[in-house]
Amino acid sequence: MPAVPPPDSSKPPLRRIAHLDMDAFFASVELLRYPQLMGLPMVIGGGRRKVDEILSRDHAGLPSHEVPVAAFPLLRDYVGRGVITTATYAARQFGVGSAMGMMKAARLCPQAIVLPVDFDEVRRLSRLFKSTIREIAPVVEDRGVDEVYIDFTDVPGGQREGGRVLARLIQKSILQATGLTCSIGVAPNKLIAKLASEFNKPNGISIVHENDLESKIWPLAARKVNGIGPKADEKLKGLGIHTVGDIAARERDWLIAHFGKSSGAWMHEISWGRDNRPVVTESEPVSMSRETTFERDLHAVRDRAELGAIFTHLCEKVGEDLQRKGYVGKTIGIKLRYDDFKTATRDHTMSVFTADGRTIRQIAGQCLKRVPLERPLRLLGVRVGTLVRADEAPAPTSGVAAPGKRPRVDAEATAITPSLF
Ligand code: TTP
Ligand code: MG
Ligand code: MG
Repeated sequence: MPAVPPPDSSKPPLRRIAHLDMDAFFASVELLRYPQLMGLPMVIGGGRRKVDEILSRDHAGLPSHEVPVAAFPLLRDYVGRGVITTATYAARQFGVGSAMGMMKAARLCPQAIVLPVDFDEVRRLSRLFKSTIREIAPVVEDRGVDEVYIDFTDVPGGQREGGRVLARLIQKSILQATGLTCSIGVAPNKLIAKLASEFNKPNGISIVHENDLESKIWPLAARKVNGIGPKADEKLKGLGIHTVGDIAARERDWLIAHFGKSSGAWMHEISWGRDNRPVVTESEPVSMSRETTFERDLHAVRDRAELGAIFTHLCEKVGEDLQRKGYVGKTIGIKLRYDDFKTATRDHTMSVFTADGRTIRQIAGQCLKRVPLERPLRLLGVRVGTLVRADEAPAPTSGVAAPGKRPRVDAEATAITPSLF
């Protein structure tokens, strides 16, 4: 028997929670395509200019990474309204940043290159960096297009140097898989981790321990806390409270008297760095579908009205499912099972996303024209795939359909042909 006693297993390991956020995400995605712009001020925003078209017209045949820097459009030449979605760190030195009007940005940094966002590429890289993390640390909570929480607590090596070793490994793996950098904060809980991931941006790691509260968290502006919005911040300021430490200096009851029972109590908790929320994993659905097996076999011609009604109902239900769960999709598919139990599927991918039952019905109807309908049918199903969260879908100007609204559909899909049922 070993002389050394076993480690104290009665104590649970300290919670180590990471928040990871990609650096200048939309802009960095463009730098992968145009690495010649690395280090230059560049912003993403404005209307959807066909930059690729302009560049390929003037520099036809050149691979994207060889297009000369002088060929790119500049903010100083930008006409039109719109806001900046993000800026490279080189552009941020001029005071340019997210949500700033293009005109103001052009005054601050006229020499910045301006590019539109490529949502397809953003989504591809978003999925790729998240799956890279999940291979290393499985407990990952999706918090939007460029950020996640990761529970390091039980991951091998997750406690070493307060989480720094694992954070470094994740940064390195993401860089290898995507060519992109990110910043990570590791702390006892989500609240502090979220604040910490900003401490050393870009490409930084910061480790915060429980006893760093006073030195690292209390000096921060109250507005930095996820959950304290502009309105609450204004009210706090009116009461002479500017920092997280100012909140902590007030009595819990005083906060409750001014902000109500739940908000006041919450503010007290967060100001003392307390937050027990777990990291919640949920896998993203790949598709949503509805199908039905008929009580008796139905024939496309003889039972046309009945089939048509069932088909419409299925499409509406899938649309409702998508809307309820907050997704939109652009691949619409159908599934048929014949009386001999053979199955046929067809699908069509649109250029826009939708969660609208009528649009789904329309595209599914087109798919139906591409399957044999001589034999009686036992089952009919409708599926919507290539899903993204509705709030991560491209803005309406680029053709997205908000849930419940009818989108502009591509010509192919809207071609009017007589429907089968
Ligand atoms: P952020 O993570 O807030 O910003 P960022 O990744 O560009 O920069 P940072 O290094 O500071 O994290 O947002 C992620 C992406 O979301 C951003 O690249 C563009 C988009 N976005 C908008 O579309 N509108 C906005 O108002 C903000 C803040 C971001
Ligand atoms: Mg980011
Ligand atoms: Mg972010």
